[in-house]
Amino acid sequence: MERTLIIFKPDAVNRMLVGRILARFEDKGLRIVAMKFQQSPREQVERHYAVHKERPFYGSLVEFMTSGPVLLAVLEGPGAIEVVRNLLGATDGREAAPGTIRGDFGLDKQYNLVHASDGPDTARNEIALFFSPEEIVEYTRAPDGWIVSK
Ligand code: FUP
Repeated sequence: MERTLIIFKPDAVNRMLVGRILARFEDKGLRIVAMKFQQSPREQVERHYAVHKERPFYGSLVEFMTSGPVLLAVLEGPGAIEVVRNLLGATDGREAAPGTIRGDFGLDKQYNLVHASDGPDTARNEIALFFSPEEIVEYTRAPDGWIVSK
């Protein structure tokens, strides 16, 4: 089982797409193990996007990510990191394949609706940045045995 951090960005919240996008993750069989709705503090967003600090879009990205509330979630499932990246599609909605979340709902590179961790180390660090260990809930669901075979 793998875990990945998801952020429903301010554009997803303001466009009232959170429920529809979350449904795609649930439809896939991924398990929600943590969730939090918040107005992110600037310092937390700056740490989250620290790898992009020198990029020209960094300032604008931090502004956008603090411009309104976000929904944070941790999703769990086999290969969850890559599975979620594939569900999202390419970074720029104009290039994202139809059928993907960004391909179906977006037309922009910055306003691209959802963030998802891009690898196991990033996922671990990002989950720790936004959630304390006590906020992660371990449980099983009745249909789990019909989603992943033994
Ligand atoms: P992704 O992993 O698909 O979220 O995309 P990146 O890690 O490449 O970029 C992180 C965020 O920076 C993206 F979600 C959107 C933003 N970005 C821009 O605003 N402009 C760019 O030219 C590239 C990325």
